[in-house]
Amino acid sequence: MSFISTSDLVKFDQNFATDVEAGLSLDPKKLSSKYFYDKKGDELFQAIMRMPEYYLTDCEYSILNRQKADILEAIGPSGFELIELGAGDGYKTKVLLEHFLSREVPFVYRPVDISQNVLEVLRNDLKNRWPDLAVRPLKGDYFAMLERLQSEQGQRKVVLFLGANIGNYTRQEALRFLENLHKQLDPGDQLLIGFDLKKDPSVILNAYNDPAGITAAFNLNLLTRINRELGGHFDLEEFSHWETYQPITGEAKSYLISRKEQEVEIEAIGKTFHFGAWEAIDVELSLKYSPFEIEALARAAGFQVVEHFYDDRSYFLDSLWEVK
Ligand code: AVJ
Repeated sequence: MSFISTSDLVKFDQNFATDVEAGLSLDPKKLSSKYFYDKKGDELFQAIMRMPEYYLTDCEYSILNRQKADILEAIGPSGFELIELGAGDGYKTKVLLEHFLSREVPFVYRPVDISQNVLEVLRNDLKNRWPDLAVRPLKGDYFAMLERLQSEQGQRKVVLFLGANIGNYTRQEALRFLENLHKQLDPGDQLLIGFDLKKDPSVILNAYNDPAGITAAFNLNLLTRINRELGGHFDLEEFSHWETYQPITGEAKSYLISRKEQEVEIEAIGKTFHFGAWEAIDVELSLKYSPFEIEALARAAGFQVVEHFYDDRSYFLDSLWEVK
């Protein structure tokens, strides 16, 4: 008998390889932030959410915690399926779950995530905490989930899309995503969606440019992941994190900058990529909105705004929309 440890099994994820090859062949070069979240990336993102500079998580937590009764009132007392896109560890959602349970609202919680592991941990945690809560996880990406939703004609749906995850989309992508979501929903269904708002540019910049370098490590981890999973040869010392915020468009953007002219081989792709001195790779967009832009987006996607829920400083907005 022979034993092969999993670390000996070289398994290249073909989608990842294809996306990296396409992105590094563009001018300017671009890599998708959706690949930030491997095990190390999840840990670094948890650390980001605990940083004082990263106000987003605290703001949204306080919105849900302080206004949970008003949110439930706006959702209404009749039963619903609570579908959460990108559930993660459910840290913020638990505030709502606890409140809905205490008010004896009939609902089923349906967390959607691409990670089976995340869903299992969450389901066990919820089982221990609230044995009576009905949890029916959905594993898959948002689009696969949207299709599955349409084929299941159940009760009224309330969709949660929290955490300003919409900010990773361009305006055009966000509109397409919301139009697509709207198509899968029926009149009376609702969406509670979190947006990070335009604010003092220095506050935004600091959230993505922390002095401890946690955000830099989070972004550079993408190159580590390419090295490990695709046989890349990136020297992390030769790339730096750079952040910009553009107050008119609301774009916070992260780049990885090549500190010198260099060639980087990626074995799974069978190619070497050239980087000029100080050439930038576009790695993340975190788009900030004004309330006016959010209302226009809701209408353009076919939704009606029911109510806005702000934190004390108006840094963040959880907006409740309904399908007409
Ligand atoms: C999880 C997409 C909302 O863009 O603010 C945090 C990810 N990137 N710091 C964001 C992130 C750098 C985050 N989202």
